[in-house]
Amino acid sequence: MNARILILNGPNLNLLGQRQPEIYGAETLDDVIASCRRLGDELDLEIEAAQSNHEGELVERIHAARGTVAGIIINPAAYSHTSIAILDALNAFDGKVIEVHISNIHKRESFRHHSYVSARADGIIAGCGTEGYRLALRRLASILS
Ligand code: CA2
Repeated sequence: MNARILILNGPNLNLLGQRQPEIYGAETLDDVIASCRRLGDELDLEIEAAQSNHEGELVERIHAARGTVAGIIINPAAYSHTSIAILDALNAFDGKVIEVHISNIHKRESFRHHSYVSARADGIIAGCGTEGYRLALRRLASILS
């Protein structure tokens, strides 16, 4: 059976491709997920995707992944820099976790330089644009095989 992967996106990422293309690129979130599904077919990974603007919903989605999903690709967006709740939820998840940031958070304002989620992540991709999601999927395919 194909391993299942959850791609989880945090607040405002539903606006991807609609504003600030100079920072976040031209692909919409739907484009990103569709391309990950195509890549998932090649890599024998089954893709689930969710986006929420609410911290508690992201926590619930991570809880629901326990025991059902082999790996999570998460872009917690602004909650990266604030949310111990998301870190705690990921710490209760047994599978692999790759953290993705579309922009290079280390080249931006200092408040973006620290991510709570990084303490749990098995890998971190930042500054590779929306391609970072596909890179994360390839990394998961490699470490889950
Ligand atoms: O670089 C990333 O992926 C971020 O996680 C994106 C977050 C930001 O708070 C993090 O510091 C870095 C912001 C997501 C907002 O997404 C938008 C996309 C298009 C238009 C407006 C916002």
